[in-house]
Amino acid sequence: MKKLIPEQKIDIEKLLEGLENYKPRRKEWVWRKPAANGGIKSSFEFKDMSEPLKRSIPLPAAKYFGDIDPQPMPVITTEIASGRFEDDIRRMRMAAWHGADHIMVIRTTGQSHIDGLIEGTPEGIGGVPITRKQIRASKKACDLIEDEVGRPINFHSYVSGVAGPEVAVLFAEEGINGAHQDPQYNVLYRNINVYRSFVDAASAKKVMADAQIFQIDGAHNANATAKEGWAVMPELLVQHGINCAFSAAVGMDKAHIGLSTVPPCAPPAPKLWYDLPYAVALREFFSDYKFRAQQNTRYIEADIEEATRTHVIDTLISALTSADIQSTITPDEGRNVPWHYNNIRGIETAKQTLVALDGIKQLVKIDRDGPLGDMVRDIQERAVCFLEEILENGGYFKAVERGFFVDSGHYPIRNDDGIARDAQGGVAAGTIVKRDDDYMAPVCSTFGINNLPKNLKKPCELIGGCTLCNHDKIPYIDEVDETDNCNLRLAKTVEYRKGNMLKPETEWAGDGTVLIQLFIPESLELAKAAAVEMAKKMGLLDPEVINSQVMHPSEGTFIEVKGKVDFAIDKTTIKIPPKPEMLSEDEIKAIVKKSNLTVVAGTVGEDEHSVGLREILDIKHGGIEKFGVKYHYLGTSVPVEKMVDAAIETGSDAILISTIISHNDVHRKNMIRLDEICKEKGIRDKIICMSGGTQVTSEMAKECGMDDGFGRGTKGIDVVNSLVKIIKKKL
Ligand code: Z98
Repeated sequence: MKKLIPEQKIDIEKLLEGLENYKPRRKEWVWRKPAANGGIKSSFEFKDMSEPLKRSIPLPAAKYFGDIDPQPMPVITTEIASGRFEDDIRRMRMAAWHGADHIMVIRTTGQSHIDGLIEGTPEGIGGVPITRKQIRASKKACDLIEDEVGRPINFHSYVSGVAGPEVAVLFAEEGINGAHQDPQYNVLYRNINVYRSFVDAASAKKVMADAQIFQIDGAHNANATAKEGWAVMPELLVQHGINCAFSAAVGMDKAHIGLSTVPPCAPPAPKLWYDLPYAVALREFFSDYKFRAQQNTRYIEADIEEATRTHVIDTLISALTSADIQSTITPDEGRNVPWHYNNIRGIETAKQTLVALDGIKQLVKIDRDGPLGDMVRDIQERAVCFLEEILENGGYFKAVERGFFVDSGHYPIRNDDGIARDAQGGVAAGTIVKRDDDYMAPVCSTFGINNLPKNLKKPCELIGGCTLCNHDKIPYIDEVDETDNCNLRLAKTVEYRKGNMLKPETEWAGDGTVLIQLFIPESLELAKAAAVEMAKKMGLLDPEVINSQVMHPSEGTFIEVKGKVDFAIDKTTIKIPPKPEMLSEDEIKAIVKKSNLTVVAGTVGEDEHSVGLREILDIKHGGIEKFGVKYHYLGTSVPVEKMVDAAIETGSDAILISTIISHNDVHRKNMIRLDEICKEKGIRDKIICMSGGTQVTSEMAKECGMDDGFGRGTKGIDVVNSLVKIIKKKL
C-alpha cells in the first residue's frame, strides 16, 4: 500500500503485511507551521492560522463561507480509545480529516502493572495493550494518513508503569512522537514504589529526550481524582514543577516538555474565577515550557451537550492563555467506550472554538490589575509554601509518605485524606539494583554511570550499533497467542469491512450499535423503564439507558438508549435515489435576473394549506424570492383556471400550484387540469407548470403533465434550480 485513496477504505489486512520490515520514517514531534491567512484565499482576514490541509472536512457551516477550513495554530489532540487498534486506525484517518494532528492511543487499563513488554496484539480488559505490532501498524497508518491530509501527525502513548524504561525504548525504536511520562503518576495512582518509579523515570526520560519525544506530565490526574479539583491548584503547580525539574535534570530539552493542564472547575460553578487565574499562574511560573490543555474528565456526565459546552469554555481559556496543544476527549467518556463520531465531535469543538477566537488576544486583554492579579499570586504563593513544606519535611519521598498529595484541603489546609504511600512498599518495592562502579552498557541513551572507553563517537559503536540507531537489529515478534489476536478479530468483521454486508457501528467494525433518542412524556423512572421497553419493541438487543434528562418532573424526560441491531443489510440491494443536478447559487441568480423570472403561485382546488408554499416563496427561509424570482401569490383554494389567467395577465414564466389534499386523487386531478387548460389556451409550450405537496413526487408530477414536482422537505432552491434549468434550455 503506497498511498490512500480518499474514495476507498483503508485496507487493514494489507496494512499489516510486512510489518516486520516497517521502519518509522520520522521520530520527532512536529508543531504546526504558521501560514499567512491560514493559506486561505478569502475576504476574511485570519490572524493566527497554520498551514491548510491538502484534504479535509470543514466545519458544517463552511458552505456559507466558500468551504474554507482554517486550521488554528495549536496542535489538536484526539484520544482514540476504541480498545482495538485495527478499529483505531480507521478512526485516526477520520480524525485527521477533521483537523487532529496528535493521536493518543489509550492502552489496556492496568498495563502500568505489567513488568515488561507484550508481543502481538492480545485484547485485554479495556482494550489492547501497547505492543510493537500495534505501534508499527498505527505508525504505518499515520504515514499514509499524513500524506493524505498533507500534515504531519504526532502519534502518542504512555511511558508509565513498572516497565516504563522498556516502553520508552520501544517508543524510541518505533518512532512514537509524544508520550506521557511522570513518575508521580505511577506512585500516586498505580501504587508503584516511589524509588523505583523515579529511577525508572530517569532512564525513560533519557531515552525520550534523545528520541525527541514530546513529554506530557500527569499532574492533571490530581484534579480529576481530588474531591474538589479546584482545591488542589497549588499542589498541581508543585507536581508540574517536580516533573519539569526532574526532566530537565535528566537532559530533556524544555521545548519537549509539556505540562498537562486541566481546568479544575466547571459550571454550574463560576468556572472562570478559578480556571483563568490557575491557567495564568501556571503559564507565568512555567514560561519556558509548553502547555497541553485538556478537558477535565471529572465533570463529563452522560450528556454530550453539557460536555461540549464546558469544552468550549475550556478552549476559550486555552486561547486566552496560549495553550500549545488543545486536547479533546470524546464527549461520551462519561457513558460508554468512546465512539467514532464522538472523537470527531470533540475535534470539531476545539477547531470551531479556536477558529472563532482567532486573534482574541488582540481584542481582549487579561486584566492583571483587577482581582485576577491577586488570585494568580495567591495560587503561586500557596504552591511555593507547599514546596517549602516538602523540603522542611525531608523531601518528596517523605511528603508522599505523609499523604501531602491529592488532599482535599485548600493548601495550607490539610484534611488528611491525601494519597499516602509507604516509601518501602508498593509494586516492585526493593527491586532497585545499584550499578557497579565499573558498569558499562554499550547502548545509546543510557542514563547514569556508564564506563565507556574514551573517544567513542557513540556507545553502540562497541557492538556495531544498538536498536535505537540500527532498526534492523530489532527482533520483531508477531502474534504469539493463537486464540487471542488481531487476525482472528479481523476475520470476524471482514464481511462488514470488505464484503457487501452493512451494519451500523460506533465502537468497533460490525458492532451493530445504535443510539436512539426519545422524549417520553413521563417522570424519570417510568420514562427510563418505558424507553427500554420501546427500544426492545424496535428490535434493539441489549438496550441500555445511557443518558436521561428531566425536562420537567411530571411533563417528561429526554432519554438516550443504546442497543444493538441483529441484522445486516446487503449493500448491493440498496438503490441510491438519483440527485438532481444543482446549479450554483450564483448561476441561478444570474439566469433569474437575465430572464426576469416571474411566477404565479397558489394552493389550488379546495386546499387551504398555504404554509408550505409560502416557505417556498418567501425570502425568510431561503424561498425563491431570495434568488430574485418575482412572484404573484394568489392565495388559497384558487381555481386552476384562475391560476392560468393570472399567469397570462402578469406575463409570468411559470405556474406553481400547491396541492396537499390527496383524497380521491384530487392532487393528481389538479395537475392534469392545469396541463389541459394551458394547452387549451395555447400557452403550454411557453409556460412552466410545477406542483408541490406532501404526497407529490417529481415522477408523479411529470406523469400528470407537469414539468416537475416537489414533495416533503423541498426548499426554495430546489424549485428555483428546476425552473432555471428549464429556462436555461430555452435561452
Ligand atoms: C490524558 N485523558 O491525560 P496506565 N501516565 C499518565 C497518564 O495521565 C495516564 C497514563 C500514564 C488522559 C488519559 N491518562 C488518561 C501521566 C493516563 C496511562 O497504563 O493506564 O496506567 O497509563 O490524556
